[in-house]
Amino acid sequence: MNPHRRRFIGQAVMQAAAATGLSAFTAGARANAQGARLDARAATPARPLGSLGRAPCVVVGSGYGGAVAALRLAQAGIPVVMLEMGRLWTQPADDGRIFCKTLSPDGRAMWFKDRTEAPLQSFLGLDVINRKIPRYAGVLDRINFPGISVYAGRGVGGGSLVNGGMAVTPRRDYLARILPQLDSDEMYQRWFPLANRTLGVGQVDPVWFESAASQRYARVARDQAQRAGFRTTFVPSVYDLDYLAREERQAAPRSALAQEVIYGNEHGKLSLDRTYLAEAMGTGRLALYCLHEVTRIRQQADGDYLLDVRQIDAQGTVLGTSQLRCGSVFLGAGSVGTSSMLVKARDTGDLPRLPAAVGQGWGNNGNVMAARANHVWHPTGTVQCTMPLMGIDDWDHPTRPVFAEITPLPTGFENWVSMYLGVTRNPERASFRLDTVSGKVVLDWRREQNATSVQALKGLLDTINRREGTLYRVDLFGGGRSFADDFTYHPLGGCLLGQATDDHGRVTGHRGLYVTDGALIPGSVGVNPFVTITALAERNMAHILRSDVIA
Ligand code: FAE
Repeated sequence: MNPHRRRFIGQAVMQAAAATGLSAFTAGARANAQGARLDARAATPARPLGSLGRAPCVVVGSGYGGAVAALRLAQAGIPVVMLEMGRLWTQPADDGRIFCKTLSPDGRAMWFKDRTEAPLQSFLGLDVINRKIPRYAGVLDRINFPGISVYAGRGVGGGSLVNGGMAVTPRRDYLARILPQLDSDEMYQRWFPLANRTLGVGQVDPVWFESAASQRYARVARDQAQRAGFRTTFVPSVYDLDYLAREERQAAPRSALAQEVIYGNEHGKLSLDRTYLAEAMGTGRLALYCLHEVTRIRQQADGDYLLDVRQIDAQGTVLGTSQLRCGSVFLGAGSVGTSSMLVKARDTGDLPRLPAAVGQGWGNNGNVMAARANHVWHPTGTVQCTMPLMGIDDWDHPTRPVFAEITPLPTGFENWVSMYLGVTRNPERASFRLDTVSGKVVLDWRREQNATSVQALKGLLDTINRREGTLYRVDLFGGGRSFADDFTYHPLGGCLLGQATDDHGRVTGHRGLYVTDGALIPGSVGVNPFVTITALAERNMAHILRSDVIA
């Protein structure tokens, strides 16, 4: 069956499963057998996890790394059990919407919080951004460590549900520098093209960009960057750019043009549940258990792994705990999730032989955010596209390399703001460790470690401000700060390729245990990371499926 058909059937199964609140496993198998689109009635209950007995292979987490692993294993004929702690986000709630509206958030916005925790804290110094919300299994998490907060997606599709869709292939020279063990020719000729194709990455039409009202903010910031002598570049996207053009013409319901992004996009976004995971589901070999969180991982005397899994409902009530025995485990719980799970396993004695390198080498991809106030004769537009399509590429700067994505501030009224998320080359790294008092895994990153990133973005924006005669906005990030240096969207590392694992993600000394997500990447990739995470997972999975026995 061709991938489009498999994907179509997989999407239908996901919808059906969401409608009944059930796992899509049996429905997936049926879809394949019948070769027809399913409706909600066709989704039948999967067996509860506790009754599965032994599974040959489990994938933990359904973000980029997990989705690649699931698809390639399933295509190789291996039945896959996927455990995802978040919800399936394919079915509208009572208000007819899958996700909540950005400006009137409800529980769907955040993962068990009493109040939203958006990166912007205020506007004109007023506390008007964050709202009280009911605790619920919402789509965006903010994991608050003492020195930094890490944003992450929660649900089937992981970060793809909440991210800005910027699909950037890293520079060849920088990738070779951070991961020298990769074969560059193979990465750029085979794995990046495969990742881009399967993710559905699209290129911006420059003619459309010049005329679209929703791109005014990007054109304003681009022109200013160019006047200051900087190079700008279009950024590919996994948002459906034809759909975006229809939104612009008011010919389709608006999503990217209706302020939607960090709490989920109702339309337009090619999130993983519409690409990799839909295709995996279409094979009929994927058993997807959402709202199932892996809390512990151990190894049996015969080499099998034993996972403790907690099942909750969307309100957070624990419905049960079960144990699952399996031959192989692919960890795709994200940089923080995978690293925390393994550090805990090592330091509590569950997997005592895990290497010291587990938990090391974490970085924030040099993330830092800032905004400038434009003159009144440079309005940025009342409708702004939430999917950034333009970046300032100053990565060749000899002392302070920056790739600054031009981000929107879609308030719905004119605000004259130009905002930027800087990806900088910050050499600082941090480690995860088990706090024996709380039993939680903590990250020892200190706020001061982001000083290099602040200086790099400041160098770029100072130049633009000088050229334009403009100033920073100090009313957006709390405390009168002009730089938001206390959070990251791009957690990377913690189980580095070639250090905590071999050169293909096999955890050292543990046959059948693999890392397949952003934890493999050493803290920095120079651009937004999901294309790299996907391509690296593709490369590793191809090798593993050629060489290892998964049974
Ligand atoms: P990730 O996508 O985080 O998936 C991990 C999954 O595992 C999640 O679904 C978790 O719920 C699940 N999980 C965790 N622990 C457990 C457990 N114990 N049991 C079961 N399930 C578990 O991992 N990147 C770009 O390249 N371009 C962008 O434009 C961009 N914008 C972003 C905007 C926002 C607001 C955020 C938060 C991130 C953004 N990123 C962007 C980063 C990107 O989404 C991120 O690098 C990838 O999602 C990481 O992929 P992983 O596979 O590592």
